[in-house]
Amino acid sequence: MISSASVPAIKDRVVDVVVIGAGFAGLYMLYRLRQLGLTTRVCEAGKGVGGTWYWNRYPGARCDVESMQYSYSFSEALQQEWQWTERYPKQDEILRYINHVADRFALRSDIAFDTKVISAVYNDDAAVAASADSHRWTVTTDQGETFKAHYVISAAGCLSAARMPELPGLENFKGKCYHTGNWPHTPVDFTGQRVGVVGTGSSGVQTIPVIAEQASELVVFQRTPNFSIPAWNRPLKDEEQQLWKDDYTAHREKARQTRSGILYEYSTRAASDVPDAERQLEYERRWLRGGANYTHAFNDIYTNRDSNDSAAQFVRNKIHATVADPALAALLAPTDHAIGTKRICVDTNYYQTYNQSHVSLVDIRASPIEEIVPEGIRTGTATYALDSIVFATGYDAITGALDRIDIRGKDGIALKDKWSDGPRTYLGLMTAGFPNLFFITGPGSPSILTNVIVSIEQHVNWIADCLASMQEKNFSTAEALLSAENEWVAHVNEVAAKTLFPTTKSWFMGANIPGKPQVFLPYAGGLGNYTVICEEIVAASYRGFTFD
Ligand code: N01
Repeated sequence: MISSASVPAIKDRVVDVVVIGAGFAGLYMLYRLRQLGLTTRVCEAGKGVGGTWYWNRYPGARCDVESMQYSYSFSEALQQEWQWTERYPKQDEILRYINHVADRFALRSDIAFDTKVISAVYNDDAAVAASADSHRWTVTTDQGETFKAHYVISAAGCLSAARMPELPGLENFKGKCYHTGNWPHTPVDFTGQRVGVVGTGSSGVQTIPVIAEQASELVVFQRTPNFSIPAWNRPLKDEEQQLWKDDYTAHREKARQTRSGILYEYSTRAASDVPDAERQLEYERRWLRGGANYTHAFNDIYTNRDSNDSAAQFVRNKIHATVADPALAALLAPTDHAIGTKRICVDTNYYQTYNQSHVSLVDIRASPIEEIVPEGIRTGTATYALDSIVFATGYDAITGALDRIDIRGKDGIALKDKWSDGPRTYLGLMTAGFPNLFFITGPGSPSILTNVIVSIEQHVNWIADCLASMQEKNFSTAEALLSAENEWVAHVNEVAAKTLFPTTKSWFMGANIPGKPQVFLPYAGGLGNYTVICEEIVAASYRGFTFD
């Protein structure tokens, strides 16, 4: 049952933990905290659970990790009982799943819905040193509630701060505007409308073919073309599902050891060692299999420019073979970045959509949008009359949700100020000067380069084990050491520099947000390696952390 009922707000409540967000991360964190006997309040901005999958209801929204892998592994009963229907899960199916989890484990009673955390302040000044508030966080919500918490755990998500571009005249548009990341809860019917879609990342690539089915005219405003691989989505057969379930534990364990937390076919061969004819066969085989598995065709695609270009050229050839108009195909074929260095898209009929006579593409790199006018969008060369505009313009990724909260650590230092030249963390889990503040899939962790649910489970388990160890040893504060943080940040940068990622202006680099420092935000060393590092640090008595 999908329910949005929230518990009554209680003022000035003392709790052990405040968790920010009730998506996949927040729910599993709550589950683990209850096992530790810690009182917890989860604050969730939405009216229901689900995070990304609660907000992203745009037509065509679907996960590009396969259903059998995009789910929790922590409960054998849960993973056995849930039945997926398609190879890639649709947004509403994932939302049903996460609601099922919330009900099955009776999680809702500790969640305050419709509640945004607006500030979290660590109390360490002399005035409160002797009081019960000492070394506690004061967390304030937009409902006027205040919590006194020992720990604050951010489960606020990497792609939750939706971003509208700053375009003059937006407020004057006479039609309707939508952002894919903040979609209305009642279905939008574009039948017979002239619709403009701005943005051709994963969200745009998914929604464009579906909106094209309804709209009388669809105009896509493209700044940068993206590489997209067909999903070949299909119904999931019961036998196929049962095969996974028969061996679920082993599959999950194997996935955790991979670089992306997904059971792709990771090649051990370098494209640079393989004759071109053989490479083409391998690319074709993977193209026909579908999905992001494509970029693992050879093990040097993310590190060797020539190898990358051979994989990219194969996709460009496919685009030219699919799109009838050669000039349009050329516009859709990316040439400005290495394949995979912007998050690869996975689509259903994306390139084919441009063969329809009512669909057109506007190259806003050549002729940028100058303003939104009451009747539509005006570029440097033309005005496009529209009834609706869909902004598929992405997110202030990884740090955006945290930036929107006033977080202050020791000596009143604001997290925003500490991170003004880019986020600095130890393992993506903590940042020095902010005791007892943990991040799930924080900057400097593998997070969005992986199957994020696998990364979430790894982080949540690490944090819960750390809190359990603190309980056992009677410690009340945990903090990352600045020296450990500096070493980790250097390591994150060093690993990224060995890849092609920093060669591209992407949201991985913070490049989509004007003024945002450009640093590689996630950890590119792979989830398997990262997990080993985290475990070694625990085995070495939490090297790089200090406890009190
Ligand atoms: O956002 P994006 P997204 N004027 O930032 C363009 C995950 N996800 O929501 O590249 C004009 O990728 C921008 O152009 P450019 C996934 O991790 C997963 O699509 O900056 N255009 C770009 O084309 C994904 O990577 C799934 O030049 C502007 C687009 O808008 C991440 O979310 C589905 C502009 C933004 O693309 C984000 O994807 C959906 C402006 N002012 C999302 N500003 C699945 O699992 C931006 N753009 C399948």
